[in-house]
Amino acid sequence: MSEAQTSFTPRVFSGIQPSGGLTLGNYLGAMRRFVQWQDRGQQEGFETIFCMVDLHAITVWQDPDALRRQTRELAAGYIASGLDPAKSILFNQSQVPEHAQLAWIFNCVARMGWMQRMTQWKDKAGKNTQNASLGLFAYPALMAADILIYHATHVPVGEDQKQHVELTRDIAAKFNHDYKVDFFPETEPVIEGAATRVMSLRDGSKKMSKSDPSDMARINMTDDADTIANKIRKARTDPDALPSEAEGLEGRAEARNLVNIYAALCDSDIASVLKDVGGRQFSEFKPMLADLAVEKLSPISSEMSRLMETPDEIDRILGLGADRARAIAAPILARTYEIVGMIKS
Ligand code: AQP
Repeated sequence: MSEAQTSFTPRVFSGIQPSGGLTLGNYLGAMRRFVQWQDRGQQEGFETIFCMVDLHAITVWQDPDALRRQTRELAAGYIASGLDPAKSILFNQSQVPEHAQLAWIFNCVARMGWMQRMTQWKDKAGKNTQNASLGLFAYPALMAADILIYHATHVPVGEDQKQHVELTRDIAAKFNHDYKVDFFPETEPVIEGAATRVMSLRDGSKKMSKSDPSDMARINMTDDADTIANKIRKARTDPDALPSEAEGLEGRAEARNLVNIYAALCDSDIASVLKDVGGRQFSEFKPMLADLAVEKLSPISSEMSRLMETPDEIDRILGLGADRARAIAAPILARTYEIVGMIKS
């Protein structure tokens, strides 16, 4: 594990928003890596904490019934992908009020200018910033609270979340500086592996996203084999054959994306994949990719469906996870309040 601040015990935290169905991007960029961290945590003796960040999801409109279903589906996705509630702490954010309580403190530490610079804010608020929710603007302060309420030192995320984890470091540093303490760690974003940025199947310059209006732009973890094959068949590409070396993908964003997905799914890298498939046309490569995707994703989606048949069991697991999370979060919040000068009678 790389060193953040040596005085802090290593602890891993990350989360995913239940803001829609899980995508292949979430799986490759986040969830699959969470499982690797869980296994490493078991071997090396550090805690791993994974959250369904429902408070983040409502920074844009969510239908309440859909939010409940998506939160349970995300929990099912976590477990079906290999996260084990006996090994990692799994819970939904709103059940641990310390996240929102610490976020308020951080709203008072973070600066407006910092938030305005966030690319996710600019992308999601678009031109009509006056109509965006205040929550969307303050999103990174809540994310900092999610991480720092556990004194998490390492946060595995996809490329798009790097800026937010860096802001978390700034908030921790400013808090420590303003209150003359060494209380919050400066957390490391951990961005590694072949698929830290999976792109849309329709536009190689856009991230694959659950909220993309086009369902054809993404592979959902709940898509069946035919749907996956159809989406890959229709994925945008160019007319040229695949190159034999990575340099040949320059300026070919869509081609690069499909090779990247293939490499990530078979735990390889772009160069090795191109050694095997260089020279082939997409008409040949796409079915290979579809078969691989179905082989890897089908067992997860079947397990998700099975778990979704017992929503009470999912709720029970999340409740137990929330109790364990609160046991860590409550003393950290209490100490934060003390540092800030809140009186406790
Ligand atoms: N396309 C992606 N490639 C690699 N990693 C990705 N992640 C998301 N999309 C990709 C990673 O998944 C984790 C959870 O992300 P999130 O759901 O909390 O928020 P997001 O990054 O905003 O994901 P979406 O799918 O784009 O959600 P919406 O559409 O609701 O905004 C993060 O670690 C993220 O990096």
